[in-house]
Amino acid sequence: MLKIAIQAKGRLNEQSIALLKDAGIKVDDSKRKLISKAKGFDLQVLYLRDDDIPQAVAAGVADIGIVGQNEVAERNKNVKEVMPLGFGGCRLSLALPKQAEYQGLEWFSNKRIATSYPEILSKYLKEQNINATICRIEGSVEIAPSIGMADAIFDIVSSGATLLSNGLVEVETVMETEAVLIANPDLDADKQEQLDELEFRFRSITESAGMKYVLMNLPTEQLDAAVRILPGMRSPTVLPLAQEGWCSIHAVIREDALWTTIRALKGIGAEGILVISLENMIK
Ligand code: PRT
Ligand code: ZN
Repeated sequence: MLKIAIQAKGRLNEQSIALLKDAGIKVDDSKRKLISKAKGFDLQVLYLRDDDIPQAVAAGVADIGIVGQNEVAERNKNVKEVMPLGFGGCRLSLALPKQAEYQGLEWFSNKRIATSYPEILSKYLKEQNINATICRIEGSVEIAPSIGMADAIFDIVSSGATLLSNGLVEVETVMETEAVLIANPDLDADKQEQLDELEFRFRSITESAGMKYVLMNLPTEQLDAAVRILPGMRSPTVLPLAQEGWCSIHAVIREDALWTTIRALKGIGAEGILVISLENMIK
């Protein structure tokens, strides 16, 4: 039976469970569970701290896992990154007190930088030829400069609100990260087959994210104009309507282009436009 490690609680927990659910796999979401058996797939779920997931997968305690790329990079264990999962997006950045005069990376020479990601930071500083002291702390990194523990911080930034409320400014982005599916590199054939099936399902889910399915009626004479507006997966599906001179068009549109596309389609006479959420897109 394949074993997957997911975060027990925290930012990736709910979305990991939701992704499995969309893939037809029901997982216990009780926050007190350590281990459970999924329904709908031969899968055992281990609920761990995210810091421990790369190690658990490398050691074969779990076969696969869902964790941030930042943890994978920091722990530097022998695991394979199978695919990005499209959630948990953030970045690891260097930030300093807003009153500091920052002109470039040289600023960090001989400074103290507080972080929970010493491995990623020391690799970066080495590459950039900067000699600084890394102060490893586990939580509340953002308060380190104000209590005199460090001159700067290296931490996860998402909206930037935490930096702002602590009087810090982001000066360098070192790494963009999101949740990834990782795997032990030496899975046996049965487990590899199960992983391939999971990857297939996850890809069809992540690829449909941000896409909409659109149906509309259109005067047939405007078909060429509509095809130019609608890029679709290949080209839109066109069906004749009972009413002479009209047809129905179906297409997949990127959500970010939805409203400009609809405006353009209305401009060439489209009517009865329906927009439907896509659950899966199997290529
Ligand atoms: O208990 P456990 O060890 O499992 O969890 P944890 O507390 O170590 O991690 P958790 O749950 O906070 O985050 C899990 C993963 O989510 C991280 O490893 C990242 O890959 C991802 N992620 C995405 C984030 C954020 N966004 C995020 N905003 N992780 C942390 N933050 C924190 C950040 O540390 C900072 O304090 O949010 C704050 C910044 O947010 P903004 O929006 O104010 O910039
Ligand atoms: Zn953690």
